[in-house]
Amino acid sequence: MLRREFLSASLAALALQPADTPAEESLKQAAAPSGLLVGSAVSYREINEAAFAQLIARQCSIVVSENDMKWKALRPAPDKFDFTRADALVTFAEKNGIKVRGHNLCWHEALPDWFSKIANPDNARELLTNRIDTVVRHFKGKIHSWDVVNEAVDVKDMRADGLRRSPWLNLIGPEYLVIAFRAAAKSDPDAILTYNEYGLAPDSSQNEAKRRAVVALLRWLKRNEAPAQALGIQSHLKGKSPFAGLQHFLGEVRELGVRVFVTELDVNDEPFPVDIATRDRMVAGVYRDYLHTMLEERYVEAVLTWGLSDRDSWLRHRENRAAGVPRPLPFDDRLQPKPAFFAMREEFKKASRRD
Ligand code: 9MR
Repeated sequence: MLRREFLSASLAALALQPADTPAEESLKQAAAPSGLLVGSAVSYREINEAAFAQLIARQCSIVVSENDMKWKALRPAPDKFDFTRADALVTFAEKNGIKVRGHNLCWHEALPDWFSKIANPDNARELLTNRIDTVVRHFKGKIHSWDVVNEAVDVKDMRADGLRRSPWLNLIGPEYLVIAFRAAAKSDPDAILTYNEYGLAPDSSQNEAKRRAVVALLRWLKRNEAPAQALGIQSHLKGKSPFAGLQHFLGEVRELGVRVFVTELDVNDEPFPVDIATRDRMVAGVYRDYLHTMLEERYVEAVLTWGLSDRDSWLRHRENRAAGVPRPLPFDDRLQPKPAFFAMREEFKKASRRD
């Protein structure tokens, strides 16, 4: 590396030092007395960046790999698995006493390019169970919970059972869900097996239809002896939203004996004014309202945001806005805590003070 490049890299690293001093209470410290696990999705690049790694270790009691355990990442070719990046994350977490969620085993997205050329109704079951057996066994004993099936419901697909017309449904039929949960249970009986879904919060008629379909799916899985033990509520929120209906939904899930994790929380600030201070305050308000509702009954066991810093949010790479860049997460581009951080921490402290 040239000296000039070295200097600018060092300066960039300096600029990224998180400002919160060890004396300042972290998210995981605030949540610890309540038993609630808190954390974030993280990437391979983030765990290899000293300042970011330090931030993760300070704030998180649980992490999830944003992309490195998906089909595409772990299965570069039909005859090859590559665990390099996912192993690095698990090692980092182990060293820092952080739990790990596995994301995900079966999804209609992030499939490798070879998949559509090779998969057919005759080999699809074998492809699915082989992946699940290999991956779950590889990480056996190291995973707190697996997102076994991700986003299997889409009411817009107009099926009576609410299932999404995904490659897995087309190749195997609804039974693919049962196959996936049973295979995961066989390979790691200790991981909490989760069904992970978006579009369940906030309240809206569309989300209410999805809640109905998800409750029906959880019931159907139970009837078919598929060990779905937890529901992951993704929580990609947008703007100011009503959440009152969530209490009833959580009650129904609880009645089924299904545990609940908030798995992918962030707040898209697109509807808010461009002024940064105003936007950050409004985003914090949504975090506060949402966590207040979700944590009130002490039923939710974990809260993970979909990233820690605005700098790396998936919304940065996706949204095409007329004005302003997304600021959906608790830390800003320089890894400084934002109003959302303080709102989250306050809600975690409240949860810790509840009987
Ligand atoms: O944030 C993830 C992005 O970097 C990936 O390109 C994308 C496709 O693999 O997945 C994003 O994460 C998604 C998650 O895996 C499932 N729920 C929705 C998330 C945001 O799209």
